[in-house]
Amino acid sequence: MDMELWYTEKQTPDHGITSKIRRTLYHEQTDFQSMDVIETKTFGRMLVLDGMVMTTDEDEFVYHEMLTHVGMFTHPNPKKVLVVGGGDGGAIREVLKHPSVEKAVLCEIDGRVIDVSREYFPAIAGALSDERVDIQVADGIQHIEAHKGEYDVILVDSTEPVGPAVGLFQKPFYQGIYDALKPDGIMVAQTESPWFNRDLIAQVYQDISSIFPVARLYTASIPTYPSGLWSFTLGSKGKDPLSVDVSEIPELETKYFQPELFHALFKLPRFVEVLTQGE
Ligand code: AAT
Repeated sequence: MDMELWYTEKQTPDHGITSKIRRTLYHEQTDFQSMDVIETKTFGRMLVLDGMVMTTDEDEFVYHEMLTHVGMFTHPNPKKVLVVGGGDGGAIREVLKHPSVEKAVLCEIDGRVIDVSREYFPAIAGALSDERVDIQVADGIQHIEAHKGEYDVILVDSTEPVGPAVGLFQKPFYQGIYDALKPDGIMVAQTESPWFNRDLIAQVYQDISSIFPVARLYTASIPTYPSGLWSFTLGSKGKDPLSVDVSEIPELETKYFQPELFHALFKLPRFVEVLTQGE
């Protein structure tokens, strides 16, 4: 008999996503969260933390490329980069595609996410073995406090604002990032769904605009994340992404990002644009 197994995530109290699965490959309760690896028919392997999809084999490229390359190409010469969270290694893999990078620090609070990603998601986590990578198993908030003026680019690849990630969406953390960046530094944070997290996006945009001279919001399509439309918020101490000359963006091996998309990203759909205008 053909078994019908389905994974359902209740993304809001009233709406969810459901996907047919072949099997559960791994389950663990870590010190910080519950962690599952499941094999879906449509999106390949899926990493689930506390019942929420973090990444899948098939659509991870969108999130990791779009979290990384917009800020990295806005910075004139990113050498030292920090990823907060992101224990699967996908953002680090994209950071290392930039030849200027000398050091990429991963600060992930839950070491078990790193270990399990290495085992079950080698195409995502493989870059963690690169010699330019420095892995710190620690709270991103404390790491930021202890490293003032060190980084060219800081990427916040965090879980939803629950548990240890709550502080990663709050103003003191963004001020800490500002202080941890060099004078022309740039940050990009994943900032959830323009459908389901409107207040959060508006608040984070306001906080980042009040700290950084330049704030920009952009979106990308990520089918396994709530609503399928995702937002990213960029803060810059130096260059405005709108002033980047796209003809100077070198070709990288990417599947979603391309130089011609760069400026179009900041032309937001109106229902998203209002979130930058103090709704
Ligand atoms: N690369 C896509 C996967 C993630 S995972 C986000 C990671 O952030 C998790 O491994 C979690 O353990 C880590 N994390 C949470 N809080 C902290 C903290 N305070 N310091 C350091 N790391 C932390 C992101 C998914 C994006 C959204 C999914 N809808």
